[in-house]
Amino acid sequence: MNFTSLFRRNTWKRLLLLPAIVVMCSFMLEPLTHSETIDPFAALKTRLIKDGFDRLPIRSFYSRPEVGFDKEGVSAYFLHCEETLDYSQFLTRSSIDRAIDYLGQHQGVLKQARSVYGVEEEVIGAIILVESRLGTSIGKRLVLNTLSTFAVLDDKDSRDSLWHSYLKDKTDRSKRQFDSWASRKSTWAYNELKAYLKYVKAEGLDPFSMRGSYAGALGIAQFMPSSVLEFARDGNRDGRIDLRDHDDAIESIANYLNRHGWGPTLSRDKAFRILLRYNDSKYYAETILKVAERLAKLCPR
Ligand SMILES: [Ca+2]
Repeated sequence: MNFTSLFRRNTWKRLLLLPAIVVMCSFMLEPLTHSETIDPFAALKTRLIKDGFDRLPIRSFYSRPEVGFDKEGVSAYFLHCEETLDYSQFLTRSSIDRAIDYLGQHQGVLKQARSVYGVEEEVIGAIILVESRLGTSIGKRLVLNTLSTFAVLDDKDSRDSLWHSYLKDKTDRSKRQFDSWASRKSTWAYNELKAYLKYVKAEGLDPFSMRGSYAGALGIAQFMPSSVLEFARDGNRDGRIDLRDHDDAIESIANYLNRHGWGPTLSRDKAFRILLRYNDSKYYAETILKVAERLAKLCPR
């Protein structure tokens, strides 16, 4: 029996079937809904699919209720001035004491990291203290939203909206400077977004399970996703790289520094330059070295 004959014989059934047919057709044709026409990530989804990511997961991720254009996060990054961060907070006696406790709690994996990678315990401890306050502050923003928002800042309308609604009254910098910054960040963020999607797929993680900094840095070690793919290690040998785990973070930091040239007989100047690769701030690198030196003095091996 075909639909035509069915309709002729059963008017009441036709009324019941029509909505079902409309729904079936809507799934087959996948028309754009109103929300999709104003979706800030519509072009981004198309780009990711074009670049080889599977269509269904991408569409599924970006239809989740957690998805959003993170204006506050991007604004915080633009307005953030590294020089104004109070690095002296990490050199207080209470911070150093907490770092000493941390070295004691994780001495096994830290010793192993020094043995394998040639990176001293106190250097790793100093980095974890500064990056995430010993793992207690790893960021609150959804990494997928952060990187997706930055990635679409190549779009003039997105930049203009952000500038006029959040930034122009809070900065001395010009719109031209913001456009230049946003354009660079867009290219950077798209590559980091691709790395992030590869990472969560490889590790079987929900892409919305990971929160990070307003720059999209992940976990206790605050690695960007591209660094996770290249340098992160499974320190606790549970078969999964997860930088929210201390053992994984410790071995990953050791591997990162080792791969950038860290070794047992390193000069202070060379150490400083390697730390700039981890975080491109001279204040940061100097603080790491000072904390590590203080830890080494107070907590000799
Ligand atoms: Ca692990």
